[in-house]
Amino acid sequence: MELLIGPRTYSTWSLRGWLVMKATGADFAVRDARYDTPEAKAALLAVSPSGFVPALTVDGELIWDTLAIAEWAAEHYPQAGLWPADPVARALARSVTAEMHSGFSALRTFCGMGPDHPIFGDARAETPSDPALDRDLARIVALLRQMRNRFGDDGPWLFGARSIADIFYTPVAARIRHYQIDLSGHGDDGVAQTYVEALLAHPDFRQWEMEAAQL
Ligand SMILES: N[C@@H](CCC(=O)N[C@@H](CS)C(=O)NCC(=O)O)C(=O)O
Repeated sequence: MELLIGPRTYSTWSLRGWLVMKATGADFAVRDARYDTPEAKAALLAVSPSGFVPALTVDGELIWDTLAIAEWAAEHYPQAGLWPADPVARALARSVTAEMHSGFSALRTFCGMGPDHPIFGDARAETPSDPALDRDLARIVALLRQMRNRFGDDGPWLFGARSIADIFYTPVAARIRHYQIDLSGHGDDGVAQTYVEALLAHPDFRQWEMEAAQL
């Protein structure tokens, strides 16, 4: 198995794919790709026709898009418990994951990432301000608080054991840290901030950041 990923300092979807694969406990190889020049993008397109990372190759088949990789991993490594066992918790975990996968466009726009905004690592940026960003942040705080308060008794994660939902929100936590966003200004009573810190302290995320720092 080989996971194609983008630059570790800023490729948020690559981090999600990599964290999912790490959570399976399976052995997998990593292949680095870039897309910051026309030449690099052309080379990426030659191996990942969507033009995006991450992409996972398994037995000669390419699985592209992070959510497809996550679902494939959950199916093939059931012992890893990548989705909650309880059907209600699982449906809600899929909902918060899908909301991240297809939404929060203001967060992506105003808290961007790229070669000039390496959101993984020690760099910090000025806090942006925009009504649309405020709406995204209020929604993120509300959903994190809702799930933590309902399912979070057994540990620091959203649904008990760490799941794909937690993995999908890890780059969100990194954007919040990089852009020095004070969640208390967006409806947080400390629950969401504590959760953000738990995501950033996870050993797999720390490993990703250490590898990013060595590049
Ligand atoms: N929906 C895709 C989005 C993947 C995505 O946007 N990946 C970015 C890196 S974080 C990328 O490949 N960008 C290539 C480019 O901008 O040319 C997924 O979930 O995997």
